[in-house]
Amino acid sequence: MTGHPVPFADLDPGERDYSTARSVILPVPYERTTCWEKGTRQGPDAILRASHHLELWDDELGLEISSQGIATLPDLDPRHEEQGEALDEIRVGALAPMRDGKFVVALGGEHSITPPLVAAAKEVHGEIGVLQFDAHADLRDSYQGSPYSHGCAMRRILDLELPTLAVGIRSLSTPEARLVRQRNLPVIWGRELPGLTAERFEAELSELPDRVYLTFDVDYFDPGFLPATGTPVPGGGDWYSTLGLLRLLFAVKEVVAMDVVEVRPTPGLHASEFIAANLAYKCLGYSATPPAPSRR
Ligand SMILES: [Mn+2]
Repeated sequence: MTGHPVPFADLDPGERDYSTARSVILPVPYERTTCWEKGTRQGPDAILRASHHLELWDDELGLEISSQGIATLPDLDPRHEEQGEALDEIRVGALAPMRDGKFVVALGGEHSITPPLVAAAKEVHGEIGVLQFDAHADLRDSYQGSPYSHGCAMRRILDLELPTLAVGIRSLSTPEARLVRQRNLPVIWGRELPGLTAERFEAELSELPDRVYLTFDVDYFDPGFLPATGTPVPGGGDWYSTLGLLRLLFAVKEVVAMDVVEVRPTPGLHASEFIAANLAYKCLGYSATPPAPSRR
């Protein structure tokens, strides 16, 4: 299989071989509905280029995460004009590596790519939960005339009748807030992040099925830390607190696939795409070597 012209990280060719790789990077340069600053289409390419500056040794895990093998697939760039059909191309494209048993890390692109990726994961893995890191609830039924908007991603996932947990939310409309209350949707609000304990997070996670899809919208982070995103919101997570949550997640759940979305490369702010690359690499490490849970 011929992969992306800029494969993830500076690996030996053998470590990039699809047949032996434990994990695959799936670039999805999809952008049709972003509403403020555009540019997430360039996200995957920028993250892949930045990934070449990653040190392969991970000091926390004490290993070379890349030794598990990380293949990079070609861009999954839908051809259909109609958005519903385009998103279905993403679902179909993600099915093959998931069926091959690979841990799939999709790189967006806007958040609209998540519902078809989750649909593919549900087809392959059955009952799954969806864990969302995000500043925005993304629960609109339709936004700017489209049910496929990036502002509707989690609503479309509710349509799939999967349990969810949202973390870091600090921007939502009145109807979205009403929906959260009506359906009793689990949310850890952005304002709760500074005092969030491992116990609380683990208790919320325990309500999800054992298998989880992780969607990570980078605007979850404080924009002072990661500014290159289309719809920044103040507040949000920092690096080490976020890694602590992710480490706990991978310790107590089987994360079956994940995405990192909404990176909007901006000249002079290249730390943002490097942070996204580093986040993906960290998750590959946590996934391959689930650490012992902190408490049992
Ligand atoms: Mn989002």
